[in-house]
Amino acid sequence: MLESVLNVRFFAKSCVVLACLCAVHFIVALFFYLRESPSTFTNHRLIPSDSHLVTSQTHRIATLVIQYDNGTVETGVNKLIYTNASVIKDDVEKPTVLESCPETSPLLVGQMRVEFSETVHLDMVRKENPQLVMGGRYKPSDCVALQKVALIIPFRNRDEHLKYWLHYLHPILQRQQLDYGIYVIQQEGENTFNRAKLLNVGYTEALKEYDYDCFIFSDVDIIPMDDRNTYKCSSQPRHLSVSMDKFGFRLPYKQYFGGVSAMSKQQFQKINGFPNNYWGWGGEDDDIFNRMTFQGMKISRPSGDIGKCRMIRHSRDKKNEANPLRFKRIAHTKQTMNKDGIKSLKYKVINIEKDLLYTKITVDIGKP
Ligand code: UDH
Ligand code: NGS
Repeated sequence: MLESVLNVRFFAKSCVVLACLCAVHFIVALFFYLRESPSTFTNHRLIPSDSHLVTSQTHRIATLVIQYDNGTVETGVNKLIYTNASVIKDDVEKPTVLESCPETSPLLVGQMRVEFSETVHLDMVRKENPQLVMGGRYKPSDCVALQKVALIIPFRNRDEHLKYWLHYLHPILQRQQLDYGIYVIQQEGENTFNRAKLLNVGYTEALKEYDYDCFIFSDVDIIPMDDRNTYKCSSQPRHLSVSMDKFGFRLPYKQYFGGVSAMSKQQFQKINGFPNNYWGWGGEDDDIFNRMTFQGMKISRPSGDIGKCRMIRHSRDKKNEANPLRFKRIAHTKQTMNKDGIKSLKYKVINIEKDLLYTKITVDIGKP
């Protein structure tokens, strides 16, 4: 009897010890379980197994981007990220804001050889400019360009000249660290050519595409010989083709504003853009000079040394004969400039062609 009572007590004690051991085991197991499953009880982020991890390398800064299937996108920095409880990325750099490009680009080379003896093929130009975006657009990848520049070229039947222009200008503009786009404004039909009206169209059409703050108006046949002649705007309208080979590398006259010029959006608006009623060759650039003078502006220019440029020699174009009305017109700029200009511009876009090297806009601008 006594023996069986002792057995029962021993059995009960064993049960208690066993239960305690089980409890300790359970607590230890729970501790390790919780330590290995941080997603459940901590603030760390769990990525769904079907989400995509993308490392974006824009502007040299690696940023981790999590794109969820439902379309939401999160960017992460210095986050511990787990998938199936294993760490996959912990070393992402902080994104930093890109700095402005310097006032003077360190990429400039100075004087360049410019010549027109070898034929240029556009396929070659496309290959030589791999950073271009459709429409002849570019911006530096390592700094924020100081100006957003639209280059406007009045155009008709000058394909050979355009090839040289694109061949020389794209690398120069990239070395100048500009955020730029090329707009070739092609006059449709056989009516008398109107350079200034085409430039007005280019200004209007470029602004429909991007918030440009500077406009370079360039003849298709003029190439700068020094990349320090920056295709940018200044506090005053700027004349860039100041030292052309055809004029013996100097200005033909002090008020000359033809060839290549630069104007900010504000400057262009202040003079009501360019005249629309100069049909044929000559005088429209003198009218623009008059407009600037009447608005109290002064022309800024690079030095004759830096402003050297070459013009591609050619014969007179058909349907661009000297305009017999030009002298009468430039004598009345003061009276006409507020009525005739960007505010009264009328035209019809016929076609927009996007090439890697340029945007070509064909327009019907009417006739005299
Ligand atoms: N342009 C064309 N097609 C034309 C006419 C002009 O594309 O049929 C454009 C082109 O961008 C050109 C600019 O308009 O560079 C200015 O043309 P312009 O005729 O006023 O000036 P350019 O200096 O010729 O090209 C002047 C007459 C040259 C006569 C030379 C005689 N040896
Ligand atoms: C002037 C013209 C300008 C022209 C400049 C240079 O005489 O339009 O010659 O011409 N002004 C008038 O005719 C009133 S160029 O030698 O480049 O053809 O830009």
